[in-house]
Amino acid sequence: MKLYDLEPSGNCYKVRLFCALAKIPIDLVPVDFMAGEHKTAKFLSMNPLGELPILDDNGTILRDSQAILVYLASKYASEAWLPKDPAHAAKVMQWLSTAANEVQHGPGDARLVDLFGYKIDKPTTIANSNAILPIFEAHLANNQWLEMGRVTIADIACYPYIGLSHQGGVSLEAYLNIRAWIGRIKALPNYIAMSGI
Ligand SMILES: N[C@@H](CCC(=O)N[C@@H](CS)C(=O)NCC(=O)O)C(=O)O
Repeated sequence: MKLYDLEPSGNCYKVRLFCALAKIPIDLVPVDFMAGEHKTAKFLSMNPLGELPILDDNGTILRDSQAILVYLASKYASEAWLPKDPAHAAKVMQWLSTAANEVQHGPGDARLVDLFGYKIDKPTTIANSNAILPIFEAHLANNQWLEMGRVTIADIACYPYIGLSHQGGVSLEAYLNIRAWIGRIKALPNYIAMSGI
């Protein structure tokens, strides 16, 4: 199973981290992002959005880190990571959507501006961060993990761009519960880091 990968990408890191934690063997295929390899015909045939990560599991080609987490958890990991019960599964999915939307467009995009020079309106990314981080903080005041009282793919999807907030000038200083949650994730068996986190 191949993961077309970019080391500094939090979206790629979600997948690398989950595979490490769930002990799913994966071959990392580094993509020359700076040269635009992800926009070549070969890559656009796998993901017309021209984005990474892309998973190739013996011909099953998937884009979007959240979708990839769902696939890997359902196919190769214990049900603990993604419950089958509809209400519990949907609770986890809520956070996957939050990862792709509010977290991406808050601390994720703030980092894209500061670290990689993306032309995204920085004040909007800060406002978005200031809107979503208190919601995590309040939720984590009463919960050790985002759902189920244990680590699930909800935590793995939301963690990278929150953990990398400082790289976009978003401080987690005031968010004690978020920082404690980050500490719990880092303490998981088989945890792997990425640069900056
Ligand atoms: N929703 C997608 C977003 C993927 C995404 O935006 N990937 C970035 C790297 S982190 C990318 O490839 N961007 C293309 C570009 O900037 O050219 C996911 O969660 O995987």
